[in-house]
Amino acid sequence: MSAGTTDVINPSTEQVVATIASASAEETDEAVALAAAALPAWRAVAPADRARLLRRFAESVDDHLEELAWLEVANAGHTIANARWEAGNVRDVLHYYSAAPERLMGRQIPVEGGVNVTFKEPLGVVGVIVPWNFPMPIAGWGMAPALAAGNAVVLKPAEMTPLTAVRLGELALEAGLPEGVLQVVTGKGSVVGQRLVDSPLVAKIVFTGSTEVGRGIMAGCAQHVKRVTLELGGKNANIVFADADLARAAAAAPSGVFDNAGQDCCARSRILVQRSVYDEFMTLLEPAVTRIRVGDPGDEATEMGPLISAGHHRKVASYVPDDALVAFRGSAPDGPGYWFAPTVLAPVQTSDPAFTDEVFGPVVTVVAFDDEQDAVRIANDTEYGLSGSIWTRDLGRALRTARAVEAGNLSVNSNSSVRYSTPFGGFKQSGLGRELGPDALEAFTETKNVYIATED
Ligand code: TAP
Repeated sequence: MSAGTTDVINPSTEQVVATIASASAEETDEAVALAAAALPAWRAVAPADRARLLRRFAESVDDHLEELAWLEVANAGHTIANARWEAGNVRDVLHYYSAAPERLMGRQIPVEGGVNVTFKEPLGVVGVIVPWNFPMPIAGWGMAPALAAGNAVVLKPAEMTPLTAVRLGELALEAGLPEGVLQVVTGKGSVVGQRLVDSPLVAKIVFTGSTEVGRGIMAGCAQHVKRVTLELGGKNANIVFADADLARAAAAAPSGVFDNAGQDCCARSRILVQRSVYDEFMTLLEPAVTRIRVGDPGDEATEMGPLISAGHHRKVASYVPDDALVAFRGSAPDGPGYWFAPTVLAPVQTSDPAFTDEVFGPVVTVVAFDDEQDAVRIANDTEYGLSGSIWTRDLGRALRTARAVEAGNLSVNSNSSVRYSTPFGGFKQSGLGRELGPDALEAFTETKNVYIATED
């Protein structure tokens, strides 16, 4: 029996854009059973044919790129430029992993008395639980390598942002993926997501979202020793040394934290500036922040859209109380929509919740540091460890700092964290396991060792 329906809200207008089914635990079980039934035939598809199906799926996403992008503008308030990139990322990730079925190679290991070979076996049914901040890319990062390795996928989008996932599921079927191999089940995390975690027929959970829910998922997976990949929060440091190209570092800092309205686990929400250039950096940062265009995400010139929901707006606003030390602020539209102006808090104490918590909104904190050691100490003084940036012209310092910061994805003289061909994931409480790049396939296969005696 269905658990009812959910209204999907456009966060720029507060209008209902669609009403979507909320699946029940029983319906989730049915999807898992269908996936399990589809598995034997899917893993038996010849590698070149599985590769061809994934390429067709990628091409179908490309053919529908505009449609998908505009759905995301309406559902998540993403700027149209970002939404196009996100749909393109799904296409690229599918293309990248379409090369995998024919390259999923084991090893032949010399042994006495016979031949020893290893196989990369699929895990089975994989549950992919997706958050609302990047509905398309995060769906793609889970489903593409899972399918390439011969698994069946049940994908649960966030309740607030299901529209692109539902469309991707339709495109997969149109591209020829067999029924049951990729299913999109919409509904609540506490119902559909929890059922995927609890179901003994699901071999692995890929979860992206809050650290708090991630902890519960890890504990739930332990009941069945279920495999789990977690991509959780971040409180990432953007470290600017005195010898950096300050103009470049300051010009890049706003998009490093305010992109997607700061709703990004890789947002550089702690800017650490060497004390000797702190004032100069702030002078350069101010115009870069105040000129950000916040508004209608469908306008090609817009750089930042709204927050996802009224509830999330309340959470973000709680980090900027009336007595907050606001150094400067951008602007945001009035009227309907969950708008929040880009906000720079400085100077803050390193104990300020805006400095320690994942705000997940367009709020950045700035603090000064004395030297390299001090910068690394402040950067690492967090339970998180997802990403970070280092701005310096000294290559030795760049590498020393990159090695010393406890995070999975560091960038030097750049704030870019994500490339589909390189591994992505967190240290400490930012997660477990790696997505993307060559590493992800390991997370969707088990190594099987087979020994064949050849002696009489
Ligand atoms: P979460 O509650 O963690 O939601 C993420 C996903 O998990 C959603 O699909 C959610 O479904 C599902 N879920 C929730 N409870 C579940 C359960 N018990 N079992 C299985 N799945 C479950 O995140 P949120 O509430 O949307 O956001 C809260 C905070 O998390 C944000 O403010 C931000 O700090 C952080 N966050 C981080 C990230 C990344 S990328 N690290 C992404 C989103 C949010 P429903 O949405 O349908 O409930």
